[in-house]
Amino acid sequence: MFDLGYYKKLGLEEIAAKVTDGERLSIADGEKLFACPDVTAVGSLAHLVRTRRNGDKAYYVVNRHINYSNVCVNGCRFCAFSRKKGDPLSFELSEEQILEKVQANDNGLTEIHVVGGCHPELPFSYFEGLIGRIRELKPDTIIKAFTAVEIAHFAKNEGISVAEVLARLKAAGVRMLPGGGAEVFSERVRELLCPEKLPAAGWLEVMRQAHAMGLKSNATMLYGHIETLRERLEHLVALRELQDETGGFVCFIPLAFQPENTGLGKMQPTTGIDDLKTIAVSRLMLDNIPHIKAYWVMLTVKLAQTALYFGADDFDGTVVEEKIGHMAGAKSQQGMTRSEIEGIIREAGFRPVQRDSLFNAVNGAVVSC
Ligand code: V47
Ligand code: SF4
Repeated sequence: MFDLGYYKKLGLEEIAAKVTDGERLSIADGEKLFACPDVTAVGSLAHLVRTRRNGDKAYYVVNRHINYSNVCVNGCRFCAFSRKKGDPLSFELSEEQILEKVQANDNGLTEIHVVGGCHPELPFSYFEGLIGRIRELKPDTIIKAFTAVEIAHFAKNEGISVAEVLARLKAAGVRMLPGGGAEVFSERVRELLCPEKLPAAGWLEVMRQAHAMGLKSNATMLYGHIETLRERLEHLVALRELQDETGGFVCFIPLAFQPENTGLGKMQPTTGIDDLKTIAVSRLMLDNIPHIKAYWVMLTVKLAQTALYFGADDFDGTVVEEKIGHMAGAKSQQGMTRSEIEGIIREAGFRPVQRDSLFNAVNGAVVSC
């Protein structure tokens, strides 16, 4: 299938052979892929893996994001979303406001994605009650709520274990955890950018416990700031190792860093080549995670469309309202309609498949937004 002579010229013949034989890649292999000057050569290998796993399908979800508050005790330097309590730009949505959003323009919503800052005062019972109320209103919609960082924060604030937080949220109606808050696992980077945040081992442990309880999750990596390529690869390998143990990750989401209004505001945004290579290398390294998301909010719709040829098989969703990327200067639109997403996927030559949060196909959808 490949012109092996060309891969030989690039010094990638062994990696190409491993990929075609389905063998696991090492960190050194990942470094070679990042160093390769021909992004299409790396992309073709990732496309082979993507096609082997998902054929010509490109998934999307009809979802809505809700950020309950931007008040956060952590103050990560890469974050433009969070504010300290009392800041004029801080917000806390009331339960009524959140429930209004849940019910507004339900165009066949199958997922509600609820995340926020680590609020110093809101009691855990508030979140339990909120999830219960959402479930009452939308019993058939999957509630994907609270990053591992928020889960650990609830446990610490309430003086209870992570296991208890997870069990009570599951009982209230949380069906899955989003993948945020992982950033990059490197201690060096975290010390410089987010020293107050749950450490890498804590993030992985929350996910381990969630998966053991039958809660699936996604995983992310925030790239394009001060991390090295090796640190990106170490992050991917840590996720791969946990996935070997639990099998609980459904989808991996590389998040392109948006620098505006952050403590790293002088940095340049990621380039298209870096975005495509990172998606392709992620697809190749994460041989045990079924799906890779091209998150159009951070990538732009045009690059997310292109990424479908570089290892990505998921386009995320309708989203409706997005704050974390847009407050940091993301240039994408706020939300997309189902027909816009389907058109973008079809034009790229793939078959759009509406999915739920767990990647089950949603059949007979009668909606049009
Ligand atoms: O946790 C913060 C990151 C995450 C910036 O699981 C930034 O399905 C870019 O996790 N530039 C939130 N990223 C987004 C997220 C997510 C999105 C879509 C789907 C899913 C899923 C998860 O964004 C945060 C943080 O890691 N982030 N600041 C920034 N300036
Ligand atoms: Fe808080 Fe999350 Fe922003 Fe960090 S990235 S400051 S934890 S909201």
